[in-house]
Amino acid sequence: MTKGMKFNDYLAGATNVKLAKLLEGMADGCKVISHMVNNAGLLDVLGSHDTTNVQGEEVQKLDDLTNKILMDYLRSSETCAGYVSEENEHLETINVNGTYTVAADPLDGSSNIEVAAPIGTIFCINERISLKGGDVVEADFLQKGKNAKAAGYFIYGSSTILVLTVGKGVNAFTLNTKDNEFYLSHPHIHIPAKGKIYSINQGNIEKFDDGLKDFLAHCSTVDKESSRPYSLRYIGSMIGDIHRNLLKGGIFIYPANKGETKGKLRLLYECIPMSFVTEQAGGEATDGNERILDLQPTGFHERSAIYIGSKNLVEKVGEFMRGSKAV
Ligand code: P6P
Repeated sequence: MTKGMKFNDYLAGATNVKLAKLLEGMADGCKVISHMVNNAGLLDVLGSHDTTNVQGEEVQKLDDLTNKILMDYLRSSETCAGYVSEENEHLETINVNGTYTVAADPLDGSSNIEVAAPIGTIFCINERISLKGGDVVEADFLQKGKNAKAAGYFIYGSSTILVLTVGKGVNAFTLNTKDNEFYLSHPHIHIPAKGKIYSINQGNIEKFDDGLKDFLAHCSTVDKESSRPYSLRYIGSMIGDIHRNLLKGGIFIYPANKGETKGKLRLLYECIPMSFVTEQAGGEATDGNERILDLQPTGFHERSAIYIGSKNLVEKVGEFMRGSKAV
């Protein structure tokens, strides 16, 4: 694999033709989404529908549009059996003869659309358990992350980048706006083992466990030998915060807290795919106690706490959290 390689040539070399076809469909759909996001202010797609999704969150016009686009392109790939998304309360059968299921957040961070902050499409691909020829069932989606076949995200930022793992490391492909094709720009991504950036909504600190408060104090303590204080960076868009940390090192934390007892982010189509990518890049991801990829999902929209990023920081926050439990 050489830098500059076309994504379609990367797919052409894949041994799993059906998975390659699915990924091609996703990439084609996200090219359309990228164009829409980059021109949002001119296309009358900003703002909300005055409706709320299953999460009780206001549905942005673009949330709805991107969800529909993704489903259309997955349908045309003919290899997608079913689809679960943040925007759909229930599962959708896409093609009864399909092999794979897709769990997606069609547009993560959508509240940032108005301010042109990085947003993105997150996806996790599993092989269906139910028999081909029939509708998909819950069990086709409620699988542990360690069994996923592929995962990744499309980040719509200063450039549009597909970050992908099929379980053999992480590669990233940047969209060339001239020919509207993805090209390999970041082969074999490895997250720096020692991060110096922490990413959390510090405004909620009074709702956090004491151990987490102690970790945050540790991050902001002056100690030249260990390169502290670390830098606090928080975009308010998970995909933007995690992507930065993947390349530069760091930890992103959305904890369970007094106001959100299971955290805020969804296990199936946010935490698991981002954890699969991060682990494949040499990082770690837990819910504060367990490895995210070992968790058994019990519902499409269940939430989970997440501590994800460079090994040194995920392990350090775990020490502080266990320490507080020991008290
Ligand atoms: P808070 C965006 O709405 C999102 O789902 C994630 O992308 C982001 O990390 C998080 O919520 C931000 O939540 O509570 O800090 O505004």
